[in-house]
Amino acid sequence: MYDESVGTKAGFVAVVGRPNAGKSTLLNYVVGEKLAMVSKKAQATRKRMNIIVMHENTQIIFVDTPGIHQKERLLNQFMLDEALKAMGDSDLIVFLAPVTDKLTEYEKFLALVQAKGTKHIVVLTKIDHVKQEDILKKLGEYQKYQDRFEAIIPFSVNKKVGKKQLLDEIAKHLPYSPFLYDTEILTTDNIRDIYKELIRESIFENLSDEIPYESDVTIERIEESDEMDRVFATIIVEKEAQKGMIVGQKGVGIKRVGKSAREQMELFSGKKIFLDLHVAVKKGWSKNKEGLEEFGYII
Ligand SMILES: Nc1nc2c(ncn2[C@@H]2O[C@H](COP(=O)(O)OP(=O)(O)OP(=O)(O)O)[C@@H](O)[C@H]2O)c(=O)[nH]1
Ligand SMILES: [Mg+2]
Repeated sequence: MYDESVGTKAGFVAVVGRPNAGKSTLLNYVVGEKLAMVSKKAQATRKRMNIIVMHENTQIIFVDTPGIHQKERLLNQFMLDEALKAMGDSDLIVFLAPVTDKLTEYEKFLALVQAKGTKHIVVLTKIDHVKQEDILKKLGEYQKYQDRFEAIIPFSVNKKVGKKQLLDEIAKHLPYSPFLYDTEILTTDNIRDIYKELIRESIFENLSDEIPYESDVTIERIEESDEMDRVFATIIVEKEAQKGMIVGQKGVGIKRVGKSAREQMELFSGKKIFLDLHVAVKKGWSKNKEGLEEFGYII
């Protein structure tokens, strides 16, 4: 048995909410590093990612998840499953909703957590978008469910509001435990996963229409040295026409994607990056089980 008098706590905290609620942005801000990909476009995050924050004597292992939404496509079913698994495996859940959202998403979430009964905290995100009186009004609306949540916390990454309150509140609800990971590490993802996500982020940022949703990235290999990482990666698309759209006239499209990905990768690693980026077509990869499994989305 763990001796509680040691006083350390640790636990898993699933961060959930609809696509674009601000989950990945909040976690990058809380950990103080750009680890998770973020986009103006919804459905950016596809897989769970652990982000580890030390807060006083507590080790909080946050699990970033894909936004909860339902769609026919197999990839979206995988994404929903990722969120559900993270909730099922957690000691505590943090539910995020933009302050401007109606309570319907929250009510759907309540129905989901009902069975398991895991405790949760509500975080109202993006409060910099509205006036103080609108925040108070929304807090009032949530009071209807005050016996369901442990706390409700207004949050803004842009205005740096809510971080300490959130971490303090989470620590209250986690169990006494030895630390579960080395206190120095910030994520259990490896450099390969992070580079992959940074390239995906660049695709979300630089390309429009269906391309962000029908593409993925594989890192073929990385040659690491002290000053420079050489990264060989392929963007996979569903259709031949999409390949042309990414490459663009005289290759300007893929150059743009590569440049902003490379800049982010350099920021992350603190090294020079040489990025060798190609595009390949894999017909319908996101629509069948085998195609998804090849990219690590195992259903
Ligand atoms: N103004 C403002 N914008 C924010 C804030 N937090 C997040 N955003 C923006 O909201 C958008 C979505 O953020 P993400 O962190 O990618 O959202 P997510 O919940 O992880 O989305 P999925 O991965 O698609 O489920 C981005 O454009 C962010 O810059 C905030 O506190 N204030
Ligand atoms: Mg995300």
